[in-house]
Amino acid sequence: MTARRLDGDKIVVATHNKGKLAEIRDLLAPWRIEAVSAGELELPEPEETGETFEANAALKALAAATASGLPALADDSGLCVAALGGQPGIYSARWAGEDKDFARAMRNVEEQLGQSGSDDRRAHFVAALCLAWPDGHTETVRGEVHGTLVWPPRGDLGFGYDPMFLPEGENRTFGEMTAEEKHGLRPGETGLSHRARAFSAFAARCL
Ligand code: ITT
Repeated sequence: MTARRLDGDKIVVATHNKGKLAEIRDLLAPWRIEAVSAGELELPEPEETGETFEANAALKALAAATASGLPALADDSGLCVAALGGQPGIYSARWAGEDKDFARAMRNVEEQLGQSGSDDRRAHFVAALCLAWPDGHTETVRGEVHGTLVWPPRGDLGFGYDPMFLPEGENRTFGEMTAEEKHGLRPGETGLSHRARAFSAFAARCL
């Protein structure tokens, strides 16, 4: 089946996470698409009851598209740690608690790794992006970036778990990279991060 393309020039970015919003705005910028956020429109945050990144991305995108009457792009993402059976995965935001304390979430990952007795420090980030239209149609893509976890965390750029994630083939964590290095897309290139990779697939399909 052929994918549906975006025909207008305005979408809602269905996230309340400022770090993600900044990255998605950077990724959308070359496409000259006006992006209003769910936060700016004061849309309610739906409960993330899905069991996969894709299901949660679709649920958030559909809720925002229905409430706003505009196409809505949602991102559901997280860090999957090999030795922890893929945790925190879809629960990555919840590991930071109500107060969104990612220093604590990273410490928790490191402690669980210690308790696992494994010396396997491999992990990957996943991002599912879903564009939903008010009529209920959805297009969903996924991007991943693989790497290892470092301790202590390094760098204060990016957001979330970035300071403990060292992408394969790099010697700096995402927390030590500029936005351009983490997710920038140069013409003809696919960015490094899971979100940039998902966005490349999304652009090819829908833009
Ligand atoms: P929305 O649902 O409103 O978009 P959220 O923060 O709750 O915001 P998720 O449920 O998708 O979003 O949780 C994803 C979590 O995974 C996020 O809070 C980060 O902690 C982590 N994460 C995702 N992408 C990341 C990235 O690029 N760098 C670091 N951490 C990331």
